[in-house]
This record gives sequence, C-alpha cells and structure tokens, in this order.
Amino acid sequence: MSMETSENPNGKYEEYNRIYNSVKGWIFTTNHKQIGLLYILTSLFFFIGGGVMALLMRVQLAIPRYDLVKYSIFSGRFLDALQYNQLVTIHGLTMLIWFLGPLGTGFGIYLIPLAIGSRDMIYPRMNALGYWLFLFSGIMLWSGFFLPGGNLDTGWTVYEPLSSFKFTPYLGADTAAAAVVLRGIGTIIASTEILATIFKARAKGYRMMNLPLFVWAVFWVAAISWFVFPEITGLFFLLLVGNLMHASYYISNYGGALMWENLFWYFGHPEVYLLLLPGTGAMFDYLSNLNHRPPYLKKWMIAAMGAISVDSVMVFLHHTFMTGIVFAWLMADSIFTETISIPTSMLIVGLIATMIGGRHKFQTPILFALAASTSFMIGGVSGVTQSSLAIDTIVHGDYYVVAHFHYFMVGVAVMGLMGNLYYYFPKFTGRMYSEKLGRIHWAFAYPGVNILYFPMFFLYDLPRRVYTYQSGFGYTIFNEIATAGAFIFGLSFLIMFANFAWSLKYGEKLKDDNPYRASAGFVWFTSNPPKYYNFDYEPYVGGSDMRDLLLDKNKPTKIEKPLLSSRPLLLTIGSFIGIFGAVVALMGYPPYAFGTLYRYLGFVIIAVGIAVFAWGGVGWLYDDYKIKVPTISPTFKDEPVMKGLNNMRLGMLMFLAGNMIFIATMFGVVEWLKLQSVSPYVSGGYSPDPVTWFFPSTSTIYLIISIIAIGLAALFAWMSLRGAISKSRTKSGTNMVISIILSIIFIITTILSLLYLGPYTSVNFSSVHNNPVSAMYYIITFIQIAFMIGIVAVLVKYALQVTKRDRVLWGRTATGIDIAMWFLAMIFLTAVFTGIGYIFV
Ligand SMILES: [Cu+2]
Repeated sequence: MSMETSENPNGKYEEYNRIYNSVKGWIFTTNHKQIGLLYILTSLFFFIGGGVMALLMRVQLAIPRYDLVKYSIFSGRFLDALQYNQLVTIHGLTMLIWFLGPLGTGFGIYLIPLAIGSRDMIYPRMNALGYWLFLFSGIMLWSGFFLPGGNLDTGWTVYEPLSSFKFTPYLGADTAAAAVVLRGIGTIIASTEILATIFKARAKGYRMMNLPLFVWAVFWVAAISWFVFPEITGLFFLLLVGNLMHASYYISNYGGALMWENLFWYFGHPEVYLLLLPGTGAMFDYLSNLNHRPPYLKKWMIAAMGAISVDSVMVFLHHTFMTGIVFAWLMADSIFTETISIPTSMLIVGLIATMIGGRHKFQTPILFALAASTSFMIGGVSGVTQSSLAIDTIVHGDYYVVAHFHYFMVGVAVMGLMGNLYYYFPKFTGRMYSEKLGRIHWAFAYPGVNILYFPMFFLYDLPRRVYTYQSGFGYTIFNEIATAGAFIFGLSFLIMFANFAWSLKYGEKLKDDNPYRASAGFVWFTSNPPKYYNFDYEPYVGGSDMRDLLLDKNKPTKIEKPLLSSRPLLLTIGSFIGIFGAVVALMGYPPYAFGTLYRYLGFVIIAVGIAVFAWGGVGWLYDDYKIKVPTISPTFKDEPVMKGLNNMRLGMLMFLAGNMIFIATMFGVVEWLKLQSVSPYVSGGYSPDPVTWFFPSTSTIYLIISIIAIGLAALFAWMSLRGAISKSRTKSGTNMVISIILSIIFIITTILSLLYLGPYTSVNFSSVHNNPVSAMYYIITFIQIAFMIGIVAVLVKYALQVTKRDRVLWGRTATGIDIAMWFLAMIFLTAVFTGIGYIFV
C-alpha cells in the first residue's frame, strides 16, 4: 500500500473510503468512476429491454401473416400492428439514445480522468445531473407503454405530420418527446463536461495529440453532440409544446413536415457516427495495448475521426433523397456522402494494421475487434451503394437499409464496446474475467450477428417497419434465418452476464496494477479498482512517448473527503414529477376526459415537482455559498488558447453557446413559418397585404432587440461582478446600472413584441387550429422569463458580493447552478405556461 507515502491526514482515508463505498455514497456520488459505472450499467439495462423488444419483433416476422395465427395463450394473435409499431419505435429510440450513446459516454466518464491524469471531471455535480437525467428520461420513455393509447408508434424518426397531435393524439407521444428533451439536456451537459475536462484537466505536459485514441474519439463525439443535441432538443421541445397546445408547427401547410425531416436528420445522421466512434477509438486502444505496439498511423486516425465528425453534419440531406427537393442539392449530398467513405476506410485499414502481427493471444477483446472489423467492411460497402441516388431509390425504406445500419450499430459499435467492457473489467472490479467464457460468448455472438443481419440484404424489396408480410414472395426463408440469428446473438449475452457475475466473485485476483503489461498510459497507473481520488501522486508528462508518462513522487495527492450531493438527483426528480403531473392533468382533458379530478390532481403533482426542483436548485446555490464544493484544479497550463479561461468561464461559454443553438432552432422554425405564411411565393404569385406582412415582422424586430438587450445586460452584469471581485467598486457600480437599464429595455421590447404578435394569435385555444404564432406567444414569454431568472441570479450574487466582500462567491463550481437553472427553468416554465393555457380552455 502506498498510503504511507500519500498525504493522509489523521488516517482519514479509511473513513473517507467507507463513505465513498456506502449506499449513500453511490446515490449522492459526484465521482466520475461511480457515475461512469452507473452510466454503463444503466445503458446495459436499456440494452436488455431494447433487445427483448427486438426479439418480439423477430418472432412476429418469422412467420408470414403471423398476426392471423391463432393461439389460445395470446388470445388469437401475437402482435397486432399498433403493438408492433410501438415496439419498432421504442426499440430504435432506446437502442440509439439510451443504450449505445450512454454506453460510450459511460466509458468516457470513467476513463477520461484516468487517461488524462486528472482527479475527476471538472464539474462533478453537473456530471451527476447528466446521469440522473439519462436514467429518468429512459424511465419516462418506457412509461408510455402503460398510458392510455400506448407508446409513441411513429418510428424513431418521429416523422411529421404523423407524429402531430392530429394523427397521434396519445399521451405516449408527449412522454416520448419529453423524454428526448430531458435526455437531450443530459447529453449537452455530458458533452460540455467531457470537452471542458479534456481541455482543462490534463496532466502537466500532456499534449492533445498524445492522448489515447479513445479519448480522441469521445472528444469528437462530444464536440459534435454539443453542436447537434441542442438542436434536436429544441426540435422535440417544440413538438411537445405544439402538441400540448394544439398548435403544431410541423403540420403547417407551409413546409412544416419537410422542415421536420431536415432538422431531424441534421441531428440523426451525425448521431450514428457519434455512436460508432467511441467503439472504434476503444478498439484502437485495446488492440494496441494487448499487442504491445502503438496504434497504426495514430495522427492520421485522429484526423480521420475528425473528418468523419465534420462530414457527418454535412451529409444529412441523403435522408431526403425521396422527398422531391431540389435535385442539385441531392447530387451534391450524394457526393458528400461518398467522401465519408475515405476516412472510414482509413479507420478500417488502421484497425486491421493495429491488430495483425502483434503478440496477442486472441483474447476476448481482440476477437470482438476482429468481428467489428469485418462488420465495418460489410457496413461500409453497403453504405457506399446507398449513397448513390439511383440505388437508394430502389432500396429506400426496406430491409437493405436495416441490414446496413445494423451492421454499423450492432456489428461495429456494440461489438467494439463489448470488447472494451471485457478489457476494462479488471480495472472496474480488480478481478479478471473468465477468458474461456468470453471466447464462448464470442463464438455465439459473432456468427449470430451475421446470421441476423446478412439475410436482410436479400430482403431489399420488403418494406421495413411493417408488422407482417404475405407468404409466397420468397421473404419467409430470410426472415426465418434472421430470427434464428437474433436468438443466437441475443442469448449469447447471457453468457457474458454470467461470466461477469461469476468473475466478480471467483475471478482471478489481480496481482499488480497493470494486468496486461500495457504501456497504456495513466489508466493503469492506479490500483484496480482505482481509489476514489485516483492517483497517489501527481501525474505529469515528460515527453511525447508513452514511456514519458510519470508520477511525481514528490507530490503526493492531498486526500479530501469525497463530495456527496443530493442536488443533482433532486433537480432530476423534480423535473420528472412535474412532467408526470402534466400527463395526469392532460388525462382530465379531451380526448381522454377521465374527469375534472385528474386536472386538479395533475396540477397538485406539478406543484410538488416544482417544489422538489426548487429544493434542489436552492440547495445547489447554498452549497456554492457555503463553498462546500472542492474544485478539480486544472493542472495543465501549456495550451495558449486556454489561458485566461478558467473552468467556470469555459463551461459557461459552452453552455451559453449550446443554449443559443437550442433557442435559435425554435425561433428559426417559427420565424420561418411566419414568413412563409405571408410570402407571395407560397400563395401563388399574388402580392401580400403590406399590413399582414408588417405586423409579424415588427414583432420579430422587437424580439431581436429584446434578445440583444438581455444579452448585453448579462454581459454588463458579469463585468460588474468581476469588478466587485477585484474590488473596483465604482466601475462595478456603473456596469450594474447599465445592466439594469438594459434589462428594462428588454422588458419593454418583449412586451411590444408580444403586443404586435397579438393579432396573429388565436385567443380561443379550445378549437384545434394550426396557428404556430399562438404557441409562439407563450414560448417567447417563458424563454424571456428564463433569461430574467439568469439576470436576477446574477444580481443576487452581486448583492452578496458587495455586502460580504471577503468571500469569493463567484468562483469555484458556481457555473453549475447557472447552467442548470437556465435550462431546467425553461422546461418548468413551459409546463406552467401550457398549464395556464389549458385553464382558459
Ligand atoms: Cu445518414
């Protein structure tokens, strides 16, 4: 034990470690290793659920017209069309957003601080908040199965106009949209956390280009997520609000449905690459470590992953090949899509070159990487064929596409990450997994995945997302084989879970910290499992080689009490209860009309949710005030671009930028529809009434002025606060006065904007109408109020700062509360305002 050499005041380590490992320590944890493991375990839980849904669908499809086969136990049929549609939708959403994404994120959150030589992620409480939002949003997604009308059944793309209240008037559609919104917020939090930690918390001397490829993969994933998740969050948020208020944007006659498709795939296409990269990066790391040689052309691989990330945002139009939009755009996007095969092939070559000719003994992770590499090739080739406009016209919407993307999602991403799970099992538990059982798992999973998906290429004329098919067209045999493969693949995971359960108790105990004898970087510089504070001594990097990663024996780690916080959980549970209350309240209104009691009960539950949320939020502020929160001090100071950006400012700026994308999406949608609806081009060439055109535009102009005013008000409030900290009180006071004046301008212009919008709103919400402007009326109001809360929070901090000047209030991890409050306040205010809207029905 190295405890004697570490700074261990009064032998407190044992006591602190007990706190860390207690049940309370797990629930209120802010430690990246526990949060990372919780992410991994929870995502595996969703994997099992999504897998069971897939097996049910495969059983249904094994026999043509299985819906007509009579069974006494199923009272006549297995799955009907509506049940099948719900399963296909929730399977897709679960597997992509609640399993594969968070599995990669979980590995990232566990491994990044270890890999870069840090004590933790730099915003520990935000990290916990991201996890709880992930768990509770998943529960919300599945809760739709138990609501009247069932769950969302539109397919995971949630295409409009099908998903609008007009055609999907079920509560399940609302809970699913709310789930995506909560998960979106959690993802934005996690990506900001990951980017900021990689930027700021690297060990001294650790240059970005020398980081392991898994860290790079997660870095790119976080960068693109941070760019597209605010957008998808805004998109679903507007769907939710529109559905609740019966003012649907996406069924507008002025191109609403096509707008959904564009905005959805702007997120949806990058998403699949986001899911692919963590597994790929992980494979490079464990292949090279088990092979005792560096990844092949490492710098080129970093560049290839970057190129894929950037290109992925540009190619989303290939999902609109069949919509009849401008042909030149489609041709351009066909070419863009084909270019993505260049970096993808580089990664395949890199993986194979890293794998072959080494000293490995075909351990389980190596075998999984081998499987992933062959899937990479099959998925890649079938992808190139579909990037062709001509071929896509033929295979569009059928099982060829299903085969293609499952080869990537399951064949590459799942296989690669499962290899990673085996590889890091000793790190997580301190015991070795059973190699024998691991290989048996692989011996079923690898053939299984191919038996499952390869036959689907032959079903290139069978429509997907359809619950049954007729016999006599040659579909049956391929469906039967695929279903057999699904069971082989699915059940093989029982061997994996059995392996882990057995190894946890009886697995070989590791004799030293580095079981693979890998020159794998800082990850293996800690014990297995690592102590809660990670390293005994401060890590640093002396050069650009793996052998230059060192621990400074002169600098023992200062042992602090582990930080427990109930605030992230309270904020999440508050949100969850609030949305649940809205669902109950909605049951008291048409088309459900279960009774007035539901309305009152619903509003009471919403109030409880708000109270719990406020308890968490105020508590968070209180912790900041008391400075109970130890900081994760950045150790890396060499990167010039990061100078002058402390943790707080970096996080704040990134969240604000994300917030802007979120709001811009919603404003963009509404403003575009507003302009389209008065445009002469849409209505067939007649010139618009200048008055009709004038009013919405005037409101837009006031709106823009009010946004600029509130932005400047925030800036001056910030400067004022900085002045207060540096004790130049006159400057500080002037800035605060300017900030207050700007806030007043903001309030006036907001009111003007709403007044001018007035004639365009429908005062009577009782009838189903198609007036996005009405809902906009409310949305503008609550977003502005959310901004106001931010400003008021700053003013309160200013007052505290001026009155108690000896205390640094604005520092440390105060970022968290601003970010959390701004985002979550928006959700709550929507609930409140939609509630108010309903009261006047
Ligand atoms: Cu795509």
